[in-house]
Amino acid sequence: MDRLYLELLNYYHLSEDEFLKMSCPLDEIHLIEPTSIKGMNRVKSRIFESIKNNEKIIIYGDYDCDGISATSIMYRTFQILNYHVSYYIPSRYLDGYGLNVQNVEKIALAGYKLIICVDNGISQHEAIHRAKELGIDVIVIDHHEVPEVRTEAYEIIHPTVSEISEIIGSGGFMALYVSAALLGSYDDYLVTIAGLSVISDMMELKGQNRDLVRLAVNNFEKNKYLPLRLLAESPIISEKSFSMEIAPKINAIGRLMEKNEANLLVKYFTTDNDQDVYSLCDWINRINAERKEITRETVDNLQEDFSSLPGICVNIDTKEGIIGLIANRFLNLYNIPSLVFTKDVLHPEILKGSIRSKEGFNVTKAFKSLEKYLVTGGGHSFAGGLSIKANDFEEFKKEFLKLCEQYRIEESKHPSIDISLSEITMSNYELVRQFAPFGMGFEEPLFSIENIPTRGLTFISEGKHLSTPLTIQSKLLGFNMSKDEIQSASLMNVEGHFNLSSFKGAKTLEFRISKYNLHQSSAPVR
Ligand SMILES: [Mn+2]
Repeated sequence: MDRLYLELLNYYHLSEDEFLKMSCPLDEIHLIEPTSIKGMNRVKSRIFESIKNNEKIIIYGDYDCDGISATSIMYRTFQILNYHVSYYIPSRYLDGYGLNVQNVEKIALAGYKLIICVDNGISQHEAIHRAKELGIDVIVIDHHEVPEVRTEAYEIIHPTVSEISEIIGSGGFMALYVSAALLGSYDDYLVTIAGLSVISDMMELKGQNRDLVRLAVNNFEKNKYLPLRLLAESPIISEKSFSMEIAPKINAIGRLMEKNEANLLVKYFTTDNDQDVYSLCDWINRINAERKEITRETVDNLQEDFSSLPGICVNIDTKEGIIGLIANRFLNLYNIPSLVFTKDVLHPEILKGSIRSKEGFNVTKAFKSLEKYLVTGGGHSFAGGLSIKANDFEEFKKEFLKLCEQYRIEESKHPSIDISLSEITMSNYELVRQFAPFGMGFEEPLFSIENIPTRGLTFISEGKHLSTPLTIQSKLLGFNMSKDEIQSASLMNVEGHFNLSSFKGAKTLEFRISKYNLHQSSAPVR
């Protein structure tokens, strides 16, 4: 038995049987029969009744990649059924997240009889109540936490409500189940879009989610799917095409655009006019470049020196849609809990904030301690969103920094698999890929290589980055690893990942170094 294969099973705590089951041939994957999901038959009947009675239907989505995917999946489904419906992606800046009373009233005036909420709705009680008063039924297709108070929605399609443990979901995946119930089968293109939604919303890759992503990657490899193909940068298609290349670009629109521009993204995913797809793609790329530029500039322009602080808490003049990205950039630069506030456009007396952290500083717990300042707040262990009164900022900042002092980020030691330079081979890369897709709850395996002699290493960009060919097909790669520093020691230990890159059709296997340390003797320094 291959050593690395056994190491990988061990790394993921899998028995061989479990591994064989989760990496079964694609044609043995079965997405759940959608009508077995609680509420689905009622949803199906209500929608077909609407079609029969020629009622006006509107799909109400969300501005992030999951919400856009979910809306596109539903809209495309009606296109296939040959029934015209409308859709609306709210503006982060003008409407805020989720169905609201004002928009329900506009929808009623326009004569709609059915609202289908996707990737929102489970907590929008007031709006759904208003819809009911106005004689409109609301179907909720959502995956956000179910509140204690039950909604007055006509029916809910939701992972928790379904009571099927295999269903983890995303907004897009829940919409896909409804689509399959209406169409009588799963549409390959819509499966692919749903896969994108699961990855972009960072949902756990287990149960049906893992199966879906495997199918999605395979469909994407085999089909042209112009809107996806144009946004992917590398010709090597994997789950990374979704997470690193496509999703950030789709998300950029909702983050930056203040009006209703995100609606064009649904058109992008559902139009049959290639010319429109090409020109929308140019626009998406342009806004995404702007998003990167603004994020970088905002961070670079801050004069404050954070290097001696236990945490970052700043109030800056920027767009609400990118404060999370800025906080993330701070976290990566300084490795301390980072909280970025900006003024709420609709309520200038309120500051909206976004926080990013790591092991050691728990966001949920921090929010509990800071409860008396929070106007709103929610999140997970290492990321969250909140709002406070602008007047409270200085006091809040003091308290927040105290917490950062008390709970420092710990450099958690991730398990890694020891290999040697000679094991960086295409066949080992393929072995690792058999465990893919990687993502939430099932991260890419981390490898370590010890005691690499620094003498033979080569560098590029005037000695700024390490790039050493190992064979014609493989190389060792380390960004911001300067020649002077590395060659000041005789040996180096590294941690990193395998990555396949493609340049002008030629494929190169890279070992990308994510962490390193230098030492003089062969005693392991770790
Ligand atoms: Mn979502």
